[in-house]
Amino acid sequence: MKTRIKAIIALFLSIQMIVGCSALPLTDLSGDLYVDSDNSTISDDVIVVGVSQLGSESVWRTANTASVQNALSQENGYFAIMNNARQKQENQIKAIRSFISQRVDYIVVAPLLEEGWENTLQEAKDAGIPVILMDRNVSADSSYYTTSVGTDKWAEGENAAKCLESILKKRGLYNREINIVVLEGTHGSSAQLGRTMGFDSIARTHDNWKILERVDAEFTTIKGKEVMKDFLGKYDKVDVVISQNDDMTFGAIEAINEAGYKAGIENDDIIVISFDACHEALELVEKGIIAAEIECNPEQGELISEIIQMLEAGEKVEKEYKVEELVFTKENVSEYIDTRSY
Ligand code: GZL
Repeated sequence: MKTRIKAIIALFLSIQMIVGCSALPLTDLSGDLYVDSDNSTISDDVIVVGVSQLGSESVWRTANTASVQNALSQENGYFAIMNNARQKQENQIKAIRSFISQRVDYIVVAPLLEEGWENTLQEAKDAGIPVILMDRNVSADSSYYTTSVGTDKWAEGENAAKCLESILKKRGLYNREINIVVLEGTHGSSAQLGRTMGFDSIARTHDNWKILERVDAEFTTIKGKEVMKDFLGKYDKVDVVISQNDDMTFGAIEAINEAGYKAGIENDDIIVISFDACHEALELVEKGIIAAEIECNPEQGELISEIIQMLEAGEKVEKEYKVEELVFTKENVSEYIDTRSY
């Protein structure tokens, strides 16, 4: 039986110096070093997974991280080494190289950006370590990784545009000139790229939809408020806000209220359409403040664990897996709001 001992990192570092490896200690989330009772390294029957999470920027990200931690738990036969890259791709690359030097069994990565992964993924491939992409995608060819688990960002963007079409129809504004501003997520992330392209693929069919400006508000509340305040100061009339995640939306609504306007679904309200559908945002849909929520499901840990078990059993896995997603408006939110885990 493994015994958990307090991490004597200094001891571990001296071991590292002796053996010359520069790896992160094999510790669990609380920093405890796991060794067998005879102090040998981790036993073979545990599946060691290096997880490179891009950051902790949003409610969604917190739920996504929790989903992985819960699925890749010690009770489920895993040893997960979690690394938070704090929104820096170079930190992800460092963590993945450390996982490779520790010879983990699998690597799970939520790539901050689509570009810049070929070399690191090739190193994992050369080391024979399967890589599972989580949440977001990379532009590198799919031969560089084993599979991806995530959501359809393009479809999410299209759903936002379809929601806007039906809201405008309901309010008799379908053919009126509509001024739209867009709070985009981290530029170059597959979430920002997919949602933008999906929304634009429908928006460009409406000559009366005027996208006044789109700005990277980095998926955070603070930046969302700052950018929305700037939009309201710059433009005489903003009819619609498309906000690519709920954290930015919360900031935008604060800015809207502080400027003396109202977000909502009534006559002169500013229409706010948001992505993620976290619980706090669904409450605002119920109150008629957010007009529509496009779900992006962070619960991906279970599916990742199932895929690892399939790989362990030598089974073939698909190249891509998508989790289920819904769209919420005032009409349907009440039947779902209390059934969700985030
Ligand atoms: C979407 C995910 C995005 C969320 C944001 O799949 O990558 O990143 O929409 C999060 O909340 O920051």
